[in-house]
Amino acid sequence: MNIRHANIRKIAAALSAAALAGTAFAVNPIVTHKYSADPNAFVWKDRLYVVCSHDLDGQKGFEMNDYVLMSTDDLVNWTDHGDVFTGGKDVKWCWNLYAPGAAVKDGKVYLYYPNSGGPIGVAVADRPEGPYTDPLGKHLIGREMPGCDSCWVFDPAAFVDDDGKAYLYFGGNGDTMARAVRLNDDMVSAQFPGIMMKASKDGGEATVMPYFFEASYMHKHNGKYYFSYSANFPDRGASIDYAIGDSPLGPFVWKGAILPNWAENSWNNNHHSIVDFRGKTYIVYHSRILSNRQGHNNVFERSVCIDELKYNDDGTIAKVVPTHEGPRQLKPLDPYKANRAVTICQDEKVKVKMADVSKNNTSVVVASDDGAWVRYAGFAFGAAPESVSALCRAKGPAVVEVRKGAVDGPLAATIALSDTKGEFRKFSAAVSGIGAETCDLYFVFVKSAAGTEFASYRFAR
Ligand code: FUB
Repeated sequence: MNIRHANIRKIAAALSAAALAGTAFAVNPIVTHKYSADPNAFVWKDRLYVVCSHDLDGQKGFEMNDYVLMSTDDLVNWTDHGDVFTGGKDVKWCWNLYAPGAAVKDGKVYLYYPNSGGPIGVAVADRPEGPYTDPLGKHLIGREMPGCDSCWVFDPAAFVDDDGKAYLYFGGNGDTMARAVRLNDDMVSAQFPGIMMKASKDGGEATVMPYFFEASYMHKHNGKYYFSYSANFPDRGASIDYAIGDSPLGPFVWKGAILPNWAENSWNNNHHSIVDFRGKTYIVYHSRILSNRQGHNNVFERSVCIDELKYNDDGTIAKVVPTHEGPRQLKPLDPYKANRAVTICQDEKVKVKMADVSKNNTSVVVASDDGAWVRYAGFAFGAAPESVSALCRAKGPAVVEVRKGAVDGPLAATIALSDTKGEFRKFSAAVSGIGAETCDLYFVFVKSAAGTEFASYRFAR
């Protein structure tokens, strides 16, 4: 890069950072081409990952049998890595996958999964995308194990403390039903008996976890331990409540709600996780926002959302107001590097599937019909781009338009695709009307779009 370009890039970066600082995107839910629920967030190599239950389109109950994985480094554009763990395939004894729990330890990812209301198993992988193996071939925690007699042995949440000691929290259906076990160093065996999680309330004795219903979670902040969970419906309307303690197993003091339930969640079940990422804390949770927006109003079609979480000076948590906007974008997209098509802010009429792209099995966008579009938010162009290229697999002549700012915004490029005979091929087009600015772009599949696959794109100047 020459000095002139370096200076232009510095100015552009400053301008785009300023532009982004004032920009609020409608980020929630974080994925709009599928339903997702029970998010468990973790950081891997400076990227935020969320592994989620995968609610099926139109499901009439909790029929899920795989987990979906999303990741981001800017909190606005999320990469859909596809289904990473499937019941009956990656694990033989478990088919109905309810809320997952994930932990990172010694360079491995551990995934804890319940078969519906129990029992709980564990899978291991070398990276978040998997492949995951089931080292035990059977469950890790079951109701028959000492101290694990919760009504529902499900909703596992793993927590690794700063001293390397790990814990698994789980349980459901009553204030005496929250449980925890110490995990051994191998993360795939546990120490028994499990213990009952309890918190005192209003200065009283700790005999139960007040209002506990499901969705256990543990995180640490400034040396204190925060046990959070979905509270019951009759007393608390399934708000996410929490208790603070001095050790991972208590004693705890109940503090009330972090995340009240809300209309966009149809006042239905609530599930969350809390994660630190690049200097701030976020709560990731599900709602019915997408199903409601689509007019389905199906409480079994949930969608994952994210908002910032802040602490009060005394260490208590300021109540989170769930938003449609979500957090601000942390950094702009670089249009001049190869960007994956599945790193998306919003979309319509598209799906994501796994495909063999240059001998790598990876997730790609698939247009379902004409009018399908994908929005990528917050590119910092720095200088006017001259061309754009897209790596696509097409079944015949098709057209992808690149539009600025809106799905019907100014046309910046028209990419003509032809039959790629089953392979992925690069197609290029000239770009006009984009200057040294920060803007969103929409890739719109306008003609003969059904089945067109889109792997990646990059701009050139
Ligand atoms: O997704 C199925 C169940 O719904 C979860 O296990 C609960 O936490 C609730 O979110």
